[in-house]
Amino acid sequence: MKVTILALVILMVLAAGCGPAAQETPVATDVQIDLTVEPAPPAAGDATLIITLTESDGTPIDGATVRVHGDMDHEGMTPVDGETDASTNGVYRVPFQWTMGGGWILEVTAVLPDDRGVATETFNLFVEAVSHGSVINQDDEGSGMDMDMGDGEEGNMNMDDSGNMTTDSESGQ
Ligand SMILES: [Cu+2]
Repeated sequence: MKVTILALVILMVLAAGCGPAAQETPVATDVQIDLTVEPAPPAAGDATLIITLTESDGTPIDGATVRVHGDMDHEGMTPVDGETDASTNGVYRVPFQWTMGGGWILEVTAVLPDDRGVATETFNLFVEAVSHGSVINQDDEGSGMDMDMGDGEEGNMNMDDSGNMTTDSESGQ
């Protein structure tokens, strides 16, 4: 009886060891992934990630599913995900939201057609705390105050606002 149980345990360990290898997805290294963002330069708020997939010879790749996982470079933020399978000439537009200004890390995963596996790329971006078109900057122009668009103190104020959002998301988890 003990021998039977031991044999079962060994079988289970072997089976577990084989599992991940069998499910491994092939990674295509000959696919180029390019990223541009709208609006540019990126600023906190709604955005569109424009991802272009091309073969090494420049041929655009349609028919893929493109997923984006966005994380900030500090603790306590809720990641932002986006996905699309619609494209034109290899260009995929993924609706996205920069939930805070600062450093972002975007992991782009393209599930390629014809069972070619996936292609991945990581992008690091800096997102402005507030866009030049925001209400605050418009107020500055209207009031005639001596603050230009690149004013550091205005930027810090807005980063503090976003910091409060961070605290909210932490307590919500
Ligand atoms: Cu953040």
